[in-house]
Amino acid sequence: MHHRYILWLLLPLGLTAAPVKVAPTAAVAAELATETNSIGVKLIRIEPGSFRMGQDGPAADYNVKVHAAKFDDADGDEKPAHLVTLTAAFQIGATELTLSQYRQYQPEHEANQGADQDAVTKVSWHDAVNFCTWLSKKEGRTYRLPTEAEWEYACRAGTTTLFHTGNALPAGFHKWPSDNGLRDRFFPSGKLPEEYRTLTAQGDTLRVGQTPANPWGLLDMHGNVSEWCADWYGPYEADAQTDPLGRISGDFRVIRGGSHSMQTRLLRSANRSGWLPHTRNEKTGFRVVCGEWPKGTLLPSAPPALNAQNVSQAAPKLQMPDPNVPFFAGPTPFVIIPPKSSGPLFSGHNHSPAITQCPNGDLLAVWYSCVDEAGTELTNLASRLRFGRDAWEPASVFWEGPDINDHAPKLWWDGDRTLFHFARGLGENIVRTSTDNGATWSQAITTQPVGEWGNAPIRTRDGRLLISCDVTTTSLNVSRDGGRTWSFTPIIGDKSLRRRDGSSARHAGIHAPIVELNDGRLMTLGRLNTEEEQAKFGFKTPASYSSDGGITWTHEATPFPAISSVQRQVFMRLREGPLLFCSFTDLSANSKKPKGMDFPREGGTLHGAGLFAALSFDEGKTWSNRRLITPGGSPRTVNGIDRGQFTLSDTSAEPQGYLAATQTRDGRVQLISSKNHYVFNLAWLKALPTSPTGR
Ligand SMILES: [Ca+2]
Ligand SMILES: [Ca+2]
Repeated sequence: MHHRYILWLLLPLGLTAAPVKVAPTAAVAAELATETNSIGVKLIRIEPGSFRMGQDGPAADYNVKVHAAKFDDADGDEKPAHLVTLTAAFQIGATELTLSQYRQYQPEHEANQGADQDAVTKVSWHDAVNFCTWLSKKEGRTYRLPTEAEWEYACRAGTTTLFHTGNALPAGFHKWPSDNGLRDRFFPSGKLPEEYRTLTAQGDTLRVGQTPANPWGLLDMHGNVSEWCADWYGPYEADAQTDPLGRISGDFRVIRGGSHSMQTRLLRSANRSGWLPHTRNEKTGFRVVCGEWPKGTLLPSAPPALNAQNVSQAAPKLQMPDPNVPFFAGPTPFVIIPPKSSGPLFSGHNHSPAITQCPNGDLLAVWYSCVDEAGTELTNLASRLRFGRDAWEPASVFWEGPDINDHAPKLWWDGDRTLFHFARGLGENIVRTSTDNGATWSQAITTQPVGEWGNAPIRTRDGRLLISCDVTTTSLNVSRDGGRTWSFTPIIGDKSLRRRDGSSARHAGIHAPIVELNDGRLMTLGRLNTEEEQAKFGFKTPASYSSDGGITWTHEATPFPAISSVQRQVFMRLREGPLLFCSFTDLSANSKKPKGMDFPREGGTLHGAGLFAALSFDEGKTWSNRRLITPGGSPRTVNGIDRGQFTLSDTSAEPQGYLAATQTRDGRVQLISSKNHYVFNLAWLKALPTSPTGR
């Protein structure tokens, strides 16, 4: 007997008004219950029933290069699997909505692109909902998006395996025509597993119905394009659910089924994804449901993570320590994650942090956590050092677009009430704000172009917010309305590092922090990745200057060594006036045998290596007061990024990491690497270290 039918018979009486009847076989049922509507959508009737929603089992290891073993890995958000009962029949599109069907509503959509039978894409969740409203009016009955539960029930079609085809996708079920850089990263041999098919003709990419139907007659439930569902995305509850509708609120609307150009494990029946409802992209479309809304109730909002719990809204009673007394503390780890964590906290790789003070005096740090930097598991985590406490709290989730690589988060406080969070999104960057010290955050707005932003935003004297950008189509992202909207400086013509006249359309290097100089020019210090680029500056860190708000730049070499991957600088203006630069004496690859630099000490010179600071009192022309960022002392081993360790001593400091810093109202600089927190003041930077211990 059909599994679905057994569960249906086991339903308690009264849950469904439908009379118990003999179920036809699936194939016959599909044929009997098929209708083609007024715009050519083939609708399949789905009977009420129960199923297990979600997927239990071991945590994924997210080792993207071990493909065959990936399928039984569940993301944490698919757990716990739980019993779901749908009490009403509904009709659902046999395929994703096609371009020709969507164009009966919006004739101009993707004009001159795609074939009639291609799945519609580049539609937002709101577009899909509006389409359903239009179709409902046209036909005088309710069309809507499927709930997430309806979607998984219809996809599984009575199966309990990873895919409705079994525990693997058959050959030819999947395709990878775009995002080829990512494909090459996951399959470096160039040999795709057998479920991926070679596309035979142009236009084949998004065509619906090219693979066999599931037992209930539905096509493209795995892959082709992913599909908006009605629900807000949020965590599952363990209890049995009847006619569930998801959470009452959230950041993302659910997306299901996976699409072309992504790993096969993301196409599983239980896999959950989601993204901002106003966004449009080439991978996401939808299929319609015809039928009344399920009668369930919305689950409450998900509980806040630790970093957003019990956040003080009181003004801090700031202590103002004597600025003339040197102060130094650290290193103290701020990335605190239980060992062997595999989602949503990952012990694997924690990197690219940002730090801000909050109006209430707390320090808030955010960074990304993952196994693979390019992986869909990548999450933004945060920890809080509450005002008056001396220890960072354990890490907790700060922002997690499900299956989205939310890269390179940034934090910034505008000095008044508003905190900003920036990160990369799916096909755009996101910006969120908080006016309650990070207890709650606004819905994200999106900006273009997508790409990693520089180390920290600044506010210029005329009120612009500026943040540099690593993509080659711009140099700066600019907001003239306090962060509500963002534009970018366009790059016209030659993108090369140096034009014939010595100028360039971009600042040199990536991740570049910016300072506004007293004469109004912008100055950045960047990181050049290739030896060829580094050679142009004599293997020194490049400085760039712009007098026209980021349209034209000139470059010159600084006295400081070039840095490399796993390293990022801090460059900022201190409240007291001087410019602060923090960087590393050697490339990451040379950290075991560093060349180091000479630093002044009382009565002489100290040769040391690793993380250092330098001050400029003449707007970046010269740099004085160079100092290794270390408490000094005899050599001991300290944890660095991920599982790395380094020697800390008078002459050895942390050798690598992405740096971020903010200066708090007590005058102290709060500097973080990818692992550790250091605190110091200007007096400490200006003081000379004493003679190295024991020498
Ligand atoms: Ca699909
Ligand atoms: Ca997922």
